[in-house]
Amino acid sequence: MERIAICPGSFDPVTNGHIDIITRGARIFDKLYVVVLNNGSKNPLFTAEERVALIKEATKEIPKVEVESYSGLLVDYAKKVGAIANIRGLRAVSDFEYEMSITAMNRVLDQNLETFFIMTRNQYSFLSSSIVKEVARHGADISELVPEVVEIALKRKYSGSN
Ligand code: COD
Repeated sequence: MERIAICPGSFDPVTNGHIDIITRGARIFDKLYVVVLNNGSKNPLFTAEERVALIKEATKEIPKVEVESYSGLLVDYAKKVGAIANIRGLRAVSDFEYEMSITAMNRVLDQNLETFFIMTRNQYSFLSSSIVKEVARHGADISELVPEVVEIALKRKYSGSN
């Protein structure tokens, strides 16, 4: 039986921290679906289609990875693709409370989906999509923080040429 996992997020936009979690998650499972979902408390800069396209380009060399978006509940998407596991990344203690609450809610909604946490690499422990957008908006060099395709897309967004 294929062991399928999902790696859900807002990915607005995908960073090297996300790519690291996706790469490491894909090594453990037979297939990893990276899914762009809607986080009700965030107002995205990129459309879902743009985010999917950026992740697809940035993960094209990683085997076993599929990328798509979904507009419903995480647990329903997991059922749809036959996933047994939900992969999340953890940075600092500050992530923990939020992750605890969404994991608990997902468990209420689906008792069979197991959530796994992958600890960030040291060099990405401070990295978030919000920080990247903040510094990119002011023209800072973000080439070490995001895939090249994301760097280009952010430059376009903030120069107003898109
Ligand atoms: N290093 C390691 N991990 C990282 C890093 C980094 N530098 N940066 C981010 N991550 C991890 C995050 O901890 C997270 O696990 C994952 O990468 C994605 O991060 P984000 O910020 O892009 O995504 P979130 O946290 O906004 O995603 C939230 C969801 C969209 C998954 C959630 O809102 C959701 O499930 N929405 C669908 C509706 C639903 O089912 N709701 C019920 C559950 S509350």
